[in-house]
Amino acid sequence: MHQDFLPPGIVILTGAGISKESGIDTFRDKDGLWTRVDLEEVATIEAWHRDKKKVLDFYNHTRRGLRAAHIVPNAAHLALARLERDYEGEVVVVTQNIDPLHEQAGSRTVLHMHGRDGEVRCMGCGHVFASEADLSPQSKCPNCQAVGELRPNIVWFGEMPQHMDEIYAAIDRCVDLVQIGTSGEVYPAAGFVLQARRRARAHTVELNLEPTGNQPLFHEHIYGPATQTVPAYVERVLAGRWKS
Ligand code: BV8
Repeated sequence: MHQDFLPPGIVILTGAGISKESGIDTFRDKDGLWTRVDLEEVATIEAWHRDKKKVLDFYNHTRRGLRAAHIVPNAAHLALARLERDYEGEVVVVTQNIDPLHEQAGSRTVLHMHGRDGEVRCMGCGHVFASEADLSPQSKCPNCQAVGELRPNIVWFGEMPQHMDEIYAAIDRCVDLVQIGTSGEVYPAAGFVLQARRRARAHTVELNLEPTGNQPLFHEHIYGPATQTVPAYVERVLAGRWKS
C-alpha cells in the first residue's frame, strides 16, 4: 500500500508504569526503586568510575531479580503488539524500560532508549553482547580482552540515550503520540510530547494511573491501570475512532 495512503503513524512512549502490573517496580512511585536506592550511587557514569563493584553488584542483583520472578507481559503490552499487527499505519514503541516485555508480547518495532537488561557493553571497544553472567571489575571483554571495562548496556544519567535519531524521525512524522506509564520527569523522553505537538502537530494522549507533571501538555488524558486503559485505547484506534 503506497505510503501516502497509509493511515497516519503512532508513536507510543512507555515507562515503568506499563510493566508495574507484570511485577516490576517503578522508579518514583511511593515504593519505587529510587525511593530505596540513591540513583547517584548506582545509575550515573560517575558512580561507575567511582565504585565499579558497587554499580555492577546493583545491576547483577537487579537482573537476577528480574529472572527469578515469573515476569510475563501483561494486557497492556499485548494490546500494543495487537495495535502494531492490526493497525495499517506505522506503530513505533519507544520505551524507557530495560525489560523485554514489549518484545515478548509480540511488538516488533521497539526502541529501548535507556538500553536493555541482559546486554553488556565494553567501554574499551564498544562491543555490545547478550549476557546473563554477573559482571565484576575483573570481567574481561570477549572482543578486546580488556579487563574492568564491561558494564550493563543501560543508559545512565548524564549519558546520551540510544536510538535518538530514529526516535526523533518517528516523532516528526507521527500524528499521535501516546505516553503510557511514565512520570515524564526524565529528559529527553519527557520532551517528546512538545516535539510531537510543535514538529508534527500530533494529537497527544497521556495514559497513566494519575495526572503527571506534564499533564497540561497533552490534548487527551486517560487515567487508570494500564492493563485496563491500553486495551480499551487500542480497541478504539482499531475501530477507527482513534481521534476523540
Ligand atoms: C541525557 C537507567 C543528554 C537506569 C535511567 C534536560 C534535557 C536533557 C537532559 C536533562 C534535562 N534535564 C535534566 C537532564 C538530565 C537527566 C534527567 O532528565 N534528569 C531528571 C531526573 C531531571 N537526563 C539524562 O541524564 C539522560 N541523558 O539527557 O543526556 C546528553 C546529551 C548529549 C550528550 C550526552 C548526554 C539520560 C536519562 C536516562 C537515565 N537512565 N534509567 C536503570 O534503569 O536502571 S532513567 C529512569 O527513569 C528509568 O530508566 C526510567 O525509565 C526513567 C523514567 O522513569 P519512568 O519510566 O517514568 O518511571 P517512574 O517510576 O518515574 O514513573 C512511573 C509512572 O507510571 C508514574 O507516573 C506512575 O503513576 C505510573 N504507573 C504506575 N503504575 C501504573 C502506572 N501507569 C499505568 N498503569 C499502572 N499500573
